[in-house]
Amino acid sequence: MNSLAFTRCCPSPLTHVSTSPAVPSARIKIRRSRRFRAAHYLAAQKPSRIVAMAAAAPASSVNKEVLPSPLTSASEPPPLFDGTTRLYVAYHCPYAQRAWIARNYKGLYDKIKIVAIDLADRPAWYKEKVYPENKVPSLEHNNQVKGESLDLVKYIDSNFEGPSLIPDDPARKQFAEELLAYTDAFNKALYSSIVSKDDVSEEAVAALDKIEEALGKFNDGPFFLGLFSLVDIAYVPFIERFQIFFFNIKNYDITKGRPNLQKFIEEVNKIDAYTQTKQDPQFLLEHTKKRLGLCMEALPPTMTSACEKPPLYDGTTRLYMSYVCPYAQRAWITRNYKGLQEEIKLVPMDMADKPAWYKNVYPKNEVPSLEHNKRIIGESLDLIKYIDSNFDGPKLITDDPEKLRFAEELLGYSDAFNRAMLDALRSKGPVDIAYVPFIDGFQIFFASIKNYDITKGRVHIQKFIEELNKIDAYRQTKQDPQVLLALTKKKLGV
Ligand SMILES: N[C@@H](CCC(=O)N[C@@H](CS)C(=O)NCC(=O)O)C(=O)O
Repeated sequence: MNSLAFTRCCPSPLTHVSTSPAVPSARIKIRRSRRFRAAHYLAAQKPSRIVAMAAAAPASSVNKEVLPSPLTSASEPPPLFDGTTRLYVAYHCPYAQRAWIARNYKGLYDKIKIVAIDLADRPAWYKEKVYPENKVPSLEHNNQVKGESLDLVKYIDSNFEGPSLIPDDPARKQFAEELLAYTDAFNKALYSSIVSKDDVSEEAVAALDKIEEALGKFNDGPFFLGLFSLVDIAYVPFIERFQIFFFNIKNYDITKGRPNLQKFIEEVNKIDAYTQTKQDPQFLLEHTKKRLGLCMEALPPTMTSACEKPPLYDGTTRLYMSYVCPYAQRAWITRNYKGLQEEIKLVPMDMADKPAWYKNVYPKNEVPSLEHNKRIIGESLDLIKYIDSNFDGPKLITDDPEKLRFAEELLGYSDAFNRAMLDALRSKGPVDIAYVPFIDGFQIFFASIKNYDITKGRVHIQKFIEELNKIDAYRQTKQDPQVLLALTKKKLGV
């Protein structure tokens, strides 16, 4: 067995089936049925079954802690700083899951209360009164709020009772730090491969191989440091997701040819502290596909003058837009590209039959506008920058000063470009767009109205359109070209 000298006050996860804490909450039953364990074992073996089984019978229903419903923008805050220790989570968030597993593993069911937040309809008080970063997880303890999942795992480990999550052995301690420092790079390599249209990338394969090798380093247990530790907690929420995503999206079994990883998944699925935090794989898959723009979002219907106004300033972030407006499309692409489909709700409007209340929302009465943090922000180019710097997701603004200067120049030119293109469409004369750059819509209009192919002789523009059309965040915002053409013709009187 394992020689690793962890300070433990409960049995080793490898010797007992249940590894729930020594002093469990009265609300929790420790032992799981044989069927339940078998289901998890199989789930760990075969990714194809993960989705099917979880959908058929939620593994958690019998023995799990009764968890509170997520709080929304309509919910009152809990009595903050009243001495209760609270772990704020979102049930589907892998970062929050790390702190949640640590809390469970140390048997802190009664000491640390779970407070779930609905990230898609976040209560305003969470940012204002609890955690200004407005992310989960965060921990309210001793009149202070702390964040960052890996810091929280360490904090919970050293400030609360229960089995230690950090080994005493210096070599393992050092390896733990190395592996913790690698988690972001691991996640990045795997997520980038999922969103790419290509086969599983070399970087993703190398990252998985690195994990396989790390799991074999001490050769005395199925876990990274032998016994279950904070390193397993750091990786398992992501390994759980990557197994599902790679199998379903890339048809790639991450455990194939990686026996250590296979064993790790099998064994970690015997640990209740972890399995209690698992979510329905089908839900995780759909949620992530939506987030990463890998499937079409169901778009809300267009609002007309007959539609009532949404409950303004209730904490929901709303993008007021029109599906056929290219300015609104800029903000919409930004939202999609950054994976903010859940955080930023679309409010599409019929600009020909605009709801009267919109003028009170945004006195300029134009789209797009963004309702965020009790403010309304307008102007599409400002919105691209605002969304980029105030929300998570891939950065759209470069750090390179030279590129930044060029970006500003191009942004400054965009109005003149649009004017030149529209004037050219309106004019009776031949096309003169000597060096104007390009946006996708103009290709359709010029081809159809002027019988002019704007890509002809312009290889860069041609390539730009080709590549642009491979980006889901953009493709999802495209409208029927015939509808756009008819609208534009009417507008230009041609
Ligand atoms: N580095 C943070 C990341 C936490 C994080 O990004 N959490 C997501 C949910 S999975 C979040 O709260 N996002 C808030 C937002 O998107 O505004 C950690 O490790 O705790």
